[in-house]
Formats: sequence, structure tokens, C-alpha cells
Amino acid sequence: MSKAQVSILMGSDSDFDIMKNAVDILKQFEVAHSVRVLSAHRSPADLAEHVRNSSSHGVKVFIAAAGGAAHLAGAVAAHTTHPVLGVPITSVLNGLDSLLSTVQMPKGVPVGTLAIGEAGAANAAILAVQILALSDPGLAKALKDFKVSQAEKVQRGNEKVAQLC
Ligand code: RP5
Repeated sequence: MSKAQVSILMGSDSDFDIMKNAVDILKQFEVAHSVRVLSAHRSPADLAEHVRNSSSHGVKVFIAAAGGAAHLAGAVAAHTTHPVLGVPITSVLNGLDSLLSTVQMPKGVPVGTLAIGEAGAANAAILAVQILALSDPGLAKALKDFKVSQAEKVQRGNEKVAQLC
């Protein structure tokens, strides 16, 4: 695969089941990406090095996922001026702790925070594709097709329900 445009980071390999939803979307749109386990608390020096290197080697958007005291996305944002999308991972507190830790950034250091869990992971990847599509007409077209396919799916649901009534 060519040089990664999106860097997916997660605080633990235990986050992968959820973050696979982001990987699947990037594969679907054929967006080159990298996936790394790096922790804000357990490997802070490696994390800082990865973010600085990636930012200067073609990565345009970061997706950072963590659970519990979820500081990963904020720590990524501390080391880059590129957009950072945060995914709160489901936790012992049902992800509310992860959500608040990710979303409550201080003024001046934004993290675009998505929903808790699978929907957030998939939507972070779609949002990353939308950011890249601003300067990539091929991706913009693929996103339009994606919207059409979602509308068609709703219509199929409508037909299915109508048959049951
Ligand atoms: C966070 O702690 C990780 O992002 C993960 O969601 C959570 C639990 O990590 P493990 O104990 O499974 O490694 O840092």
C-alpha cells in the first residue's frame, strides 16, 4: 500500500475489535493508512515520536482511540497541527469516562470527538475520508456513491417493513 494518509492509533490491542470498524471503512475507500498501538500513559515517548514523524511523512489525519482515562487523542493533538479525531472506547463505565476524557479538551487544542464504540470508529474513518476528499475529487465521488447506497438501504428497509404490515 502507498504512503499512509491516515494514522489510526489505539491505546491497547484490546481496542482493536472496535477500531476494526475504522480500518474497514478506510479499506473500502482505498485510503492508505497505518495502524499502531501506542499509549498516552504507557508509551508516551514512542507516541510523540510517531506523531511527529507521521505528520512530516504524509499522514494528514489522525484517528486516536482509547478507553477509560482516555488521553490518547489529546496527547496526539499536543504534537501535531493536523486534524485529530477521537474515538472513546467502551469501558467498565460504558465508555462515558472515555467520552469525557476525549471530548473535554482545553481551549486551543481541539480533538474532534465521535460517538462511543463501533459507530464512533466507523464515523471517524468516514470523517477522515471527508477531510481528504476536500482535495481529492475521486474520494469526493466515492463519498457521494456511499450516501446513495445508504439511502438505497433505507428504501430496502422500507419495502421490507411494508411487506410485514
Ligand atoms: C486504555 O486502557 C486502552 O485504550 C484500553 O481501552 C484500556 C484498557 O487497556 P488494556 O488493559 O486492555 O491494555 O489505555
